[in-house]
Order: sequence, then structure tokens, then C-alpha cells
Amino acid sequence: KRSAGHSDQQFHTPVIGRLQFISQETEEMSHLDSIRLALEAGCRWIQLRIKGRTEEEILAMAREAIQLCDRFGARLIINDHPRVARTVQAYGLHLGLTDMPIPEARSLVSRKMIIGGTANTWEDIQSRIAEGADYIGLGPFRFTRTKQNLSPILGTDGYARLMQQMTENRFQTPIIAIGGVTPEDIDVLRQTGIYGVALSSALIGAADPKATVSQIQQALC
Ligand code: TZP
Ligand code: MG
Repeated sequence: KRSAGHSDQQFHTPVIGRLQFISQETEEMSHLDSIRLALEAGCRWIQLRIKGRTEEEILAMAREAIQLCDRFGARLIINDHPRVARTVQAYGLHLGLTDMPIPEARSLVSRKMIIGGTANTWEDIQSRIAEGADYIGLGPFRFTRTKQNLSPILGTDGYARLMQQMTENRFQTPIIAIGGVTPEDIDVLRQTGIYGVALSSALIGAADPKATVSQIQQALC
């Protein structure tokens, strides 16, 4: 029985996936094509990440993305746009360091929506946790063309150092490694204590996307 004075939120334990696919547009593929590829390969945790379009355009694509994800029983995260996430009733919202602050976004979306935040440094990690992020996308692991204006590369040593600091401070927010991650990186990354990974190119460019997803999922559980 729930005791008086406690909000529902305290009793709501969000599910955070360990493998998040980040949508991408290439010459051959639209964002939705990339999501379809990831879903068909077995990925059940998708982020719609669209840059350089209007909110209306992104909303239209988000409506299609959520239908597609529903069909596969997958969870959709919307990057950058709280209103779009609210309108399509996405499972989550992901906010970067220059986006709306997490507490402000919380007041715009449903109480049960999960909100992830980006971090590149220990200072970012601390402020994301203080802001109440449900998970942290920490990167970049290595160089990638997928993101513009990339922050300094962390490499394995960077994750090892930051995860050590997480432990010392008893911080438990799940850390998702991002940026140029490939299936071969999962084992070393896991040894640093990260919770999961977010990737795009490694799946889009995979010869056998299904095998790639199962390989990654096995390495992560
Ligand atoms: N943030 C840091 S790197 C990145 C984002 C959104 C892109 C990750 O894509 P890829 O293709 O797996 O490097
Ligand atoms: Mg952003």
C-alpha cells in the first residue's frame, strides 16, 4: 500500500535499456529506415535524433517512429524536443548540455517519462545527477562523424576514471557509453562499470545487423 505523502514517481522504477539505437540519416537511408533496420535487427530501445529540421517536421517523423516502435514492442526516446515527446507519448526524452534543463522539461512531460541527459566530463555527470536524469549518455568514446562539434574523446581510460568516481561518490545513475562504439568495444567498456551503450553507425554499417545486435546484447547482460 502506498503511504500518504509519497508521489507516484517514487514508486515508479523506469526500465532503462542497455542497447540504445540512435537514428541517423544517410544518402541511402531515412531516419525511419534506420529505425526499421534497428528494430528488425532486434533492438528494442530507439532514439529519434533529428537535427536541422523544424519541430513540425520532427513531430511528423516522431508519429511514424512511435507507430513503428509500437509494432515491435520497442521503446522510443525523442532527442531534444520535450513537446514532441509529450505529443507522441514517447517513453523517454534525451537532452543535451545545451538543451532545456531537465527540471524544466520534467514540468512539460508526463511524470512517468524518463529523461536522459548528456555528459562529457565529471562536472557534467554531477550536474546531470543533481538535475535528476534517469540515465546519462556519456561520451564520446571515440571519434565519430555522426555528431557535429564533438567533445574531447574519453577512450577506455576516460570511462574507467569517471566510473571510478561514480563508485567513490556512490552514484547509481545508469551510464550509457556513446560515440563510435562497435560490438568489439563492449567487453572493455563493460569492465569499466558502464550500464549500456548507445550507437548508430556500427549497426547501420553492419554486414549482419541481427547478429550484431545479439552479439552486443549478450555482451551487455
Ligand atoms: N553523441 C555523442 S556521439 C553521438 C552522439 C549522439 C553519435 C553516436 O553515433 P555513432 O554512429 O555510434 O558514433
Ligand atoms: Mg540535444
